Amino acid sequence: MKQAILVTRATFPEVLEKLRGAFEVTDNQRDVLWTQAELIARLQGKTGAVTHGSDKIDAALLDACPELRAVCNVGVGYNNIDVAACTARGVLVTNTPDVLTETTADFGFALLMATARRIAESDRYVRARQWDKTGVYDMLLGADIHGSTLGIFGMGRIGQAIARRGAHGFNMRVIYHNRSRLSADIERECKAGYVDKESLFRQADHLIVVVPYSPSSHHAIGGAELRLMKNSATLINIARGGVIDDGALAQALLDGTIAAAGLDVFEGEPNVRPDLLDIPNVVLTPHIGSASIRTRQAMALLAADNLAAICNSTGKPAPLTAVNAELLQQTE
Ligand code: 8YV
Repeated sequence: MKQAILVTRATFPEVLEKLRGAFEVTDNQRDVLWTQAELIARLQGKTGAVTHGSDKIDAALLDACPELRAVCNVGVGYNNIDVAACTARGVLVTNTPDVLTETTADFGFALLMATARRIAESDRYVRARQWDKTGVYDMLLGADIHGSTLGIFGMGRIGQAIARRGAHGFNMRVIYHNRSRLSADIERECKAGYVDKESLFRQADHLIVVVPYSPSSHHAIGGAELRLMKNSATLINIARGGVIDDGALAQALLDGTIAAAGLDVFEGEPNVRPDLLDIPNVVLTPHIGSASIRTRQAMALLAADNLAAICNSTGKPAPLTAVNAELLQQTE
């Protein structure tokens, strides 16, 4: 008999078909945002789940779903999952690294350029039928990208891919801060120099945040850090809501502490602070960093393959990208 699994958000037909070949699938093709109680109700009796950043997988949910063996998250970040609670209950967790690196780096750059060159504001100006009424020659002036200093906060795979774009494509001086310094070889290849956190904030003309969310990165950027930045600086968040204190950021945009921000992720998303919605010099996107067709397909397929490798394995489970790989060693 096929095992029962849950796919929590809408997915590609070919991924669903593949899953249906191997499992009894409950899906959510209408992409309804379930409450926590609805998620738990649908997960009960399932041995596996393809989850997404919007699903909170915590100890209470795991206790209510004792059959669960695999949580296969579509996303490289997994701060929505209490991994320790999963490990304690023998539940394997997987994520989708690598397949989204270049697409997310492209997006980080797109958001940086849209923000620094005021593309969203310019679009609103044209749509408001203002162009033939007021001159724009000395309006909508932005900040240069080429030749400026690009700061990267969090230098994992995506941070490194952004550094390469900045250094090699736009002739930028690239500086970064990370928990640990990268090897000299990687620094050379990315043309990126390590600086302490304060210098990063002080020196960057454009600062991109790509650090994973954890309790230790909560509000890593608040009023104090924003005040270190140049008044002309651009701040981009493609990491997670909560790494930046959005309230402090809204204030910094209103009082001119920094020039502009581009935000793909928000504290409490999908709800966005109402004051941010009214500030012109902020570009807002709905968490679409990895959202190219090819990459989202690759992410969904990787999650499906991980699920099959855990739930359908006859011998030892062999997920491709396990987060709590220590569970695999325990069963050796
Ligand atoms: C996902 C992301 O789209 O990979 C991540 O960590 O934030 C995005 O690529 C998001 O997690 C939705 O599941």
